[in-house]
Amino acid sequence: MASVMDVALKPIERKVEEGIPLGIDDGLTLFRTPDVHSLGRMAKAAKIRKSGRKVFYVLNRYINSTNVCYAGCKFCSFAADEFKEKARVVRMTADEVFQKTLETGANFNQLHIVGGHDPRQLSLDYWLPLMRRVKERLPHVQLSLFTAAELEYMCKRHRMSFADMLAELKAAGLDNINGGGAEIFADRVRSQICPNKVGAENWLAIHEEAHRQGIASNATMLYGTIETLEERVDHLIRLRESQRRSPGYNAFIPLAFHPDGNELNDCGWTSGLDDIRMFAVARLMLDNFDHIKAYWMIQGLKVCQVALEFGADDMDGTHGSTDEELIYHSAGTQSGQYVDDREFRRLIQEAGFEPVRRNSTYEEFDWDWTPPELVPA
Ligand code: V47
Repeated sequence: MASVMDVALKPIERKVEEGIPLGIDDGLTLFRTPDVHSLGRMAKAAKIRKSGRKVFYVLNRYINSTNVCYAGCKFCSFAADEFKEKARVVRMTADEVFQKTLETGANFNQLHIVGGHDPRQLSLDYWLPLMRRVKERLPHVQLSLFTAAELEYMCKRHRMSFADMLAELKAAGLDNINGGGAEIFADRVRSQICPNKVGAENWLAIHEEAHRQGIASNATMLYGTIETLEERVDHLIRLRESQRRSPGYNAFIPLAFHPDGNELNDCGWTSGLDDIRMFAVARLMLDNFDHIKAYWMIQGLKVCQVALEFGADDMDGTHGSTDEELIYHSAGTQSGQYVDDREFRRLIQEAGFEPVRRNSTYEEFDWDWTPPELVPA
């Protein structure tokens, strides 16, 4: 039987096949089509053209080094007020972060750290020596640190330009900037959900400057709060244009809103269908991004496995033997803290794809790769 396709998708499919970037109306049509099967088929075809049957994962360590934060974002359940919520405060010393990194062992390829707008921790005096120490002991471990929101805060505190700050961090070993802080770029949304945090213009400027200096980065979008579909599509187009101006984004990660314990709880949870559509639309709109990440901790492993049929090609990482993830665990995720890399490989293979171990910048490794001889303590 011939497959039936929503006729509104046909011209979009043609554009995608001819390499013509999609516009706002195309994005809206993709979000609204009732024909999710054709949407998935188009997104999967676009993914296969980029990376064949490969699906990526990383052996990594994940740490939220501080939850002290003065930004006051309405969607956040993670932030703690250092004076009013003393019992909830997590604020690791540089030694603690270093020890936690070492306790992961040596066989991992990425250290992923995100924190809050914490005046004691967002300082070059804290980070530069710590980064150098990690690089000295574990030179093969890539440093995926900060979001543009944290970097802007640190620039303000030190009265430094983005370029000077990034040059110091690069010299100390920064490989990649995490994709958070992007939320939704539209001012209407930002002014309501994160009025005290980096604006869209500076978020993009920081990533673009990082790329010029040879630091890679990721990009995210927080969806499922008060944004419209137009604002989601606008966000994706701004990212695509940013990638064109200053290439260096590796992955785009849709962040499904988690409502527990924050001021936007009345927005509720995103649906499975919304999540799946989000991956497919992102894959089709972001024609100049190589990777669309379905992050198991955010979407759950089950949705992530299905997302592979909808254009996703990455599941993120193991997290090490960690209990440090707080952003999503404070906001109601049911995902655990750790996934065995065998489990990634099993789920990826079961879905008909080829599991590939990577680092932050998507260099590929055999699954049983082990680091070269380590620098002695
Ligand atoms: O910017 C906070 C999000 C981000 C909630 O680069 C929430 O691979 C949903 O940087 N519901 C920070 N999202 C995390 C981040 C990140 C996440 C995943 C992958 C990567 C990457 C980076 O977490 C924030 C915000 O958008 N966030 N609270 C919440 N309740």
